[in-house]
Amino acid sequence: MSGIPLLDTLNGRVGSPPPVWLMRQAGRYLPEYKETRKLAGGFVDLCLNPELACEVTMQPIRRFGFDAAILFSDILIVPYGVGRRLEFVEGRGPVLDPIESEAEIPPFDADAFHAKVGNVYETVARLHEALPKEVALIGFAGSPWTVASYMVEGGSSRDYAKLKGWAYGRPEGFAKLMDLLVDATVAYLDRQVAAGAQVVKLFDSWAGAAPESVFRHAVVEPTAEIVRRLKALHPEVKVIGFARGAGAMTRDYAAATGIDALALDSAIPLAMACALQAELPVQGNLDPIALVTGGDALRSETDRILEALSGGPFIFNLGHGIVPQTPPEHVKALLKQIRG
Ligand code: 1CP
Repeated sequence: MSGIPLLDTLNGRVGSPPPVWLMRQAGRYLPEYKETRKLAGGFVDLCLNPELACEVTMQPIRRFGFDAAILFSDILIVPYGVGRRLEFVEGRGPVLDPIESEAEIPPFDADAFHAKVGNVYETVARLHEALPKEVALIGFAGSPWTVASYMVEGGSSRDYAKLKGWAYGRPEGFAKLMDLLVDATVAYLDRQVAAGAQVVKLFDSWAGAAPESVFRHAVVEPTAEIVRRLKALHPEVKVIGFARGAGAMTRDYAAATGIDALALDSAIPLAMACALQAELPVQGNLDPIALVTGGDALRSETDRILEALSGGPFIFNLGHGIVPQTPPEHVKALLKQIRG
């Protein structure tokens, strides 16, 4: 036992109560986040300010005592690091200059990348110093498919038509973009782990947009390559994979990528979650809207999950990120229920 409950679970231990943290546990539902955000300028400035990014990472740890802290940054810092323009527009979300042609995809330049995003590693180093030793530190990156969606669509998308158009119709350009993102992600996570992250999470939030044939080469294979290369550099690092919306293809993702634990979205039935838990530790999967609703609904949804998954290695979490309208006192009630 390491004295760090989340790491013990990732090593296969069955703990009671299970360790708990919440996706997007820092952010706009917390008044103290909104105050710090005002000091930063834009959202990208906040992600690249080690003092303020460390502060907002620590806020939910101080308020709630979660078992893990997740680095405050964003998956779109990787496109920014490879030279794409990135802006977060209030009420609209991320805006990037969409990649229109293969000629716009450069080979990976590690020095230029680290020069642009190096402050993130400084944030990780500060967190490593600041966190209580029993709290695990999670670094992260978006997975290539999900990050590519923002790079070719120019922001969030409803139908991923451009992304899929590349995957089906421009295989060489698509492969070049995936290769760039695999290289950048390995370099980025390597430095996060070197700075003190014990666990990394790969967010493939739009994995569910990939049909079966695309899923193999755009979700499973790039993820497997990242895990293989990262573990060659850092054999001790633990990787949590999240292929949101992958449904029945989640099994292939869990079995073929080399991840250490599987984060589940709220649409995965608990019977399937249990079956997957026989293969590897699982994390999830409370509906973020149950946390907004609170009361009896939150209690019964939480009980269902605890009953189904507490018999194996399990990390309690949401099935997707906390939404801004979540009352912080519902988070407190959830922790009380889990920890007794
Ligand atoms: O104004 C604000 O404060 C911006 C809101 C916000 C925050 C708090 C964004 C914009 N990003 C973040 C932080 C963030 N993003 C974290 C660290 C916070 C924590 O977990 O405590 C993490 C891990 C992310 C990861 C992220 N960003 C994902 C993957 C996880 C998921 O929720 O699916 C994705 C898809 C993004 C893109 C993104 N960032 C922000 C927006 C508005 C979006 C677009 C989402 C969309 O396309 O629907």
